[in-house]
Amino acid sequence: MNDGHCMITVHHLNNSRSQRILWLLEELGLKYEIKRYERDAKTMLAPPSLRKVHPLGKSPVIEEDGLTVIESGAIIEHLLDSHGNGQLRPAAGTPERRTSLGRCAQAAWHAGQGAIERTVARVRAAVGT
Ligand SMILES: N[C@@H](CCC(=O)N[C@@H](CS)C(=O)NCC(=O)O)C(=O)O
Repeated sequence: MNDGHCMITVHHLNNSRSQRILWLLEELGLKYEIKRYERDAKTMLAPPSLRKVHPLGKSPVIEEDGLTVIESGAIIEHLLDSHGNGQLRPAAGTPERRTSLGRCAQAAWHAGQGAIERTVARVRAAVGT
């Protein structure tokens, strides 16, 4: 249910994967509220207040009807399962879903590669190699 009584709260950190959750919520036309957190300008870490939402202190986190969900992939699964009404991905158990999972795995691999490369580049720049 997302009829205004069951509100989704997104704990959103600036410049983070939380943005993909906001995109999905918009795509699904769901009601939600955003609690904003700002990265430390020097360390780029999330503020300690995010740890009060979940001990890992990472974003995104969503809360809905007493349920706290972390990890952007798990949040996307949860939102599509609970509110997708068949939108944005093929139904479970169909050959189309199987193909799309294959594509997702491939895309995730490439995304992971990109993230690792950026991190390595930042570390190299920091240590001057
Ligand atoms: N695998 C997690 C990654 C969570 C994560 O590392 N979030 C980053 C932003 S993209 C964060 O909160 N960084 C701040 C910090 O580590 O203090 C996901 O996909 O949600």
